[in-house]
Amino acid sequence: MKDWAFTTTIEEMEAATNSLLETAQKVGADTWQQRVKNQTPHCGFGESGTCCRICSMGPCRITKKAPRGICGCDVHGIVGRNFLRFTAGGSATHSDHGREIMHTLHEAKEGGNYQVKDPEKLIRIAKEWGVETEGKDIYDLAHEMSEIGLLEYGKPFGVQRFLDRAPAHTRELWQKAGLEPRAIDREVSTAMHMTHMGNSSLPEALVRQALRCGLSDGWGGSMMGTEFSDVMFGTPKPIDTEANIGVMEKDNVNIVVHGHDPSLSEMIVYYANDPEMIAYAKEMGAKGITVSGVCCTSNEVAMRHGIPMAGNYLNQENVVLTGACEAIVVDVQCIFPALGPLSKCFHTKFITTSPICRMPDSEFIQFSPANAGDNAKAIVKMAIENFKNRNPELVHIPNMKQKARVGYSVEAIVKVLDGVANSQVDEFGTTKPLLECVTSGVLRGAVAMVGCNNPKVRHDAAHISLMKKMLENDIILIVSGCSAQAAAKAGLMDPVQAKEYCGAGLKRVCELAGIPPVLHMGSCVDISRMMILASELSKDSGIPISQLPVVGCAPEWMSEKAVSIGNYVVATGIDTFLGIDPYVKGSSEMGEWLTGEHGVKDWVEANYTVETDIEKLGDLMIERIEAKRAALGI
Ligand code: BF8
Ligand code: SF4
Repeated sequence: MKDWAFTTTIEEMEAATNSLLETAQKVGADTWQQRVKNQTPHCGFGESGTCCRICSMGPCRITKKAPRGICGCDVHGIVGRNFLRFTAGGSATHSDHGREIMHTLHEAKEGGNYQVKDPEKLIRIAKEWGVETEGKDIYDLAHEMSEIGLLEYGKPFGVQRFLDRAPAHTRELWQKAGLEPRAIDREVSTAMHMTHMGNSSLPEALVRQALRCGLSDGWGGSMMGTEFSDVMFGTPKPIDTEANIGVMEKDNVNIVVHGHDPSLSEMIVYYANDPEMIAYAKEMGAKGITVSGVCCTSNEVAMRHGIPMAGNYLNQENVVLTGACEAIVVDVQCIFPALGPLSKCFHTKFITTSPICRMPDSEFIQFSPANAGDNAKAIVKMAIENFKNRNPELVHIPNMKQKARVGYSVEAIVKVLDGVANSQVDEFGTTKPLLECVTSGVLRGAVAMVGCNNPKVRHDAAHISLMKKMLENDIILIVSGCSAQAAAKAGLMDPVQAKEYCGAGLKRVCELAGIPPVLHMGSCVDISRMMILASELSKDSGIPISQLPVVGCAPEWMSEKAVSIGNYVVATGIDTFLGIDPYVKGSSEMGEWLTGEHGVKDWVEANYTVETDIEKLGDLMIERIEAKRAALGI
């Protein structure tokens, strides 16, 4: 057994949260911990996916006595339709984020609020898309690319452009199974159409569309969100930062950014660093300004600017409960409506900024590319002026933080691993060094650990215990979203300490490359980066993605987005392990389609495993990785 002494344990994090819950009690604030109790037990029909309310003859609930809905739909059709609708919700959400990024790119201009920070990447993608780049002004090219990208959402013919990045074998599988996503919006619309009353109730058809709709997210909307965020804000490179609630600073004005779209947080970060604003904060009695983050917006600005991460999804109330949060500024997705009433118990300003995410008890300051600079400045100013309204008796920031090295885009991973495994200089720019580590057995494989928190699982416990288990077994982790933040908070991204927890092989790779054993690849839209990495590994090795010793895992997932992700990860050929059931346990046929040997596996050579016992889930992942190694004879 390894000595995990340097990590922050779940018990320590819980003790910190409990101390904040005492403040909650003092001010009479409601918290998710209480609301979970109020909502338990959950409805059994909802949990098993066997309730249908897609027409007003229902709701219909399937039981032994009532095996069909009023229209005659059986349980498999009901569960299948619910699964597809869940996917469509997630795919629409990620993809609309990508669309916003494309619109922002359209407004980018020299000296403007938004600029092209990575012109090489823009030119690289333009060439991929067959767009003439020679002699073109970079902003003209950006606008042209934005228009072409936006057409991917609604073009009447053809499939997604980025599919060309997949290995030939994967493309063939997709083509054969009818999974190639057409226009992004069309796949969401088709999903909604198919699940309208009186349309599909055949699990095979519903599952097929769920995969295609997921692929339109991962290889369409999300991939555009990621790639063009890099174009505008810079492609992430390794950078040092800190994580956990202790990154908030008692004597500073604390601004917390929360949500997903980096367009907002980039501007807030910019103005919080403005000397004029810092001087103003000092005038108002603070020592300075600290911006920290929650959820994926936090991942975005951590990866590009080293902005510290205050916490993940189930920490969002904690930042307000410190009594030291002058403003929590949110854009879209994963934002608790609870932040409205909660902020009212403190001096905290709860600021919403997107017409997509309007909430009671918030101040709405609408962001657009044209006004972003002025609005960000106004928000920072508002936070500064709010500093004096703190109630000092309520201020308590648990002293808990860890160092983290983040920023591992595919470009960065390829670069840092280049010196490892004695690779030749001419191999620069390929994944061959990483492959050599895997084939030689120095690394046994890789797990892409992603996804949320969910109160059905002890907060962060599944993420962290599974990660520790993988590290001990020489399995490298690539992580994103709230899983990444769980790792950072625990100390598993500390480039100095974390390698001590690894098996000998992984430890050596970390030492040679100067990396932590858990690589932060970004936010949830950045899971598209993982798809590119898997594709490159497959192309460089000639091994189909499904045969690589790589698996995906979302042990604490909760959102519709996560199901959309799961579908495109599986459809890309990566076996995916879930710690929470996606509301399908009510249908044996749906279970067979998603997790069986002859369901989606026949189409894409990969499937799901659902196991709520986290210890077992970890064993199953290791078994799968070892089985893939054995099949390859490595
Ligand atoms: O997109 S991991 S709780 S923050 S949904 Fe949300 Fe889940 Fe966190 Fe980011 Ni992803
Ligand atoms: Fe009931 Fe069928 Fe209507 Fe669903 S679509 S609510 S199963 S009648």
